[in-house]
Amino acid sequence: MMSETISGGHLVAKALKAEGVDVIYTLCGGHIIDIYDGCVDEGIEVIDVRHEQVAAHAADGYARITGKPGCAVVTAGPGTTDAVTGVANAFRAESPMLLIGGQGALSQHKMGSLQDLPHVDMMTPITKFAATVPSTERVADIVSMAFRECYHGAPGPSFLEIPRDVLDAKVPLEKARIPEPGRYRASTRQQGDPAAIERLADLLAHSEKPCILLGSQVWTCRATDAAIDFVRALNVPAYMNGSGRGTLPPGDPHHFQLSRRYAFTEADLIIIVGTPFDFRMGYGKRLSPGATVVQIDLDYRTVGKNRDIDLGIVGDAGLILAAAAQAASGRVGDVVGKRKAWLDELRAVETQAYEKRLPRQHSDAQPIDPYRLVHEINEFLTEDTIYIGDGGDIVTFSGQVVQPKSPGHWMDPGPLGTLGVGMAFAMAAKQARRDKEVLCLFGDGAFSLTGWDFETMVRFDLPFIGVIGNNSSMNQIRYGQAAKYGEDRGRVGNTLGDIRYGEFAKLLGGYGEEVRDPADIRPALERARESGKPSLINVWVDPEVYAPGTMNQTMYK
Ligand SMILES: Cc1ncc(C[n+]2csc(CCOP(=O)(O)OP(=O)(O)O)c2C)c(N)n1
Ligand SMILES: [Mg+2]
Repeated sequence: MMSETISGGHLVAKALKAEGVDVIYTLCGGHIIDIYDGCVDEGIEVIDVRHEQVAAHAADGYARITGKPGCAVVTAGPGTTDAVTGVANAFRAESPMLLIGGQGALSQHKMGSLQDLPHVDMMTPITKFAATVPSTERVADIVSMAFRECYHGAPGPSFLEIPRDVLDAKVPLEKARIPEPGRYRASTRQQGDPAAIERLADLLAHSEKPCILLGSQVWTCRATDAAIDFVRALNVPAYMNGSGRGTLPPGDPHHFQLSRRYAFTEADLIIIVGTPFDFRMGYGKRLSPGATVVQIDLDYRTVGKNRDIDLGIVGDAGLILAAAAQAASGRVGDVVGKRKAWLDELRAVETQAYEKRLPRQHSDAQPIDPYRLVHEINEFLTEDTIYIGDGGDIVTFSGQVVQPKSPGHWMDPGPLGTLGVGMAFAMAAKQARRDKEVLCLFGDGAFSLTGWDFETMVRFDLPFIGVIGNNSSMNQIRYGQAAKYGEDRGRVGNTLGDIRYGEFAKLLGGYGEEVRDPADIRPALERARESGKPSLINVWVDPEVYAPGTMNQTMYK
């Protein structure tokens, strides 16, 4: 009797299914078609995009939205090199995704086959794991190994290349190792050292002016509830960054944003959760030298990096915050009373900063003040709108003003600062959460990097509200050039055409509008919402004004 056989591509699909992956993002190539055939059998959706960078960013976005790893499948050579940026972005953003690249057949190894490149060497520095699949029998085994590696410490991407003959060959089913769902990797939730948690509880009991920064890992660990319980029970003002934004809703008594620098200067206890001391944190230099600093992170290598700390705890943000709140509960006394003056002080700083900016947010100026645009967007967001920022200066404005109304509803590239993530994140967010509204704010420069994938949004019926803050420039860079070389030499390499992106949207089958009057922003956004189509509202903003963050050039300090 003939035994049943299975091909490499079908084994890939089985391993993806075992991991709960229900969609792959891809751009086709002869090296990878057997994976598609496997996906058909396993019921995995195949979303084919227009550029591999988008496929990789979409896999990153899918991971962020769903809590499952994302997967992109690209062909050998240029397919894989095109995806490098997406993998790199996921690497810096600690996003678990698997990129599978094609490769020439092993039988033609080093012979100069079509699109042969040293993919594994190229990917090794920007992944947690990169390998060649050596035999068809091992395909599913190595795919599940790659997923396991994504979750070691803080999560991140893995890469596999599968030679064409390995992918296409059929092997007897009983010879293939196929790890079973739920049985090939451990829980990712790691409790912190109990002695360190006791110390944190003591610090909390004695602090008069504590504050906490809830970083991206709060969302990665799905620690929202634990974080909220922590700040409420211990009456600690909270700041949020990256994917941690939205952990507390705006208006919550413990939600703070604009007083962060003040808090970091005045606090006696600063708890940093799930975000590194990188450039976004001034490498830790902006924390008061007199404060007690506690750092909690999934990655042992992040804790204490760039700045000395008083207490480091490695593990899952949710388990650690819950344990610390529990341990502190008996010893903090009247924390609400004790810290009232501190919270009031911060609220006053917050209110002052907000009121100072308000006239700009309400500005009727034409061309439109970017503050007005981001203000209108902030007012327009609902609890079910996932907000994505993809651009330079315009997104810097939005970082100050736009506040997501729910946890997990904020997406930015992360510390790689990659322009071009927006369309891919919108694609992944809408595909994974059809029940959500997706709004992406693009700079015109950022949009033009990956904007053709608007067509993919149309083809897959993925409605979203795209807003372009159009200043016909790469303005964030232009500012630095003009400041350094003078206005007359400041216009080199940063000028874009006056493109009517609303028309572009219509050309590709979506909804589009041009907006020049600030009073038209809101109605245009509403019409985009009602259109039920992928949309682009092209808002012409003033190219002569810049966000404070751009003018301070904080990203380089
Ligand atoms: C892939 C990539 N290339 C280049 C840059 C450098 N960069 C940072 S901001 C910026 C300008 C972006 O222009 P736009 O999206 O129009 O936003 P604006 O600053 O004009 O608001 C550039 C080119 C980058 N961050 N990412
Ligand atoms: Mg621009």
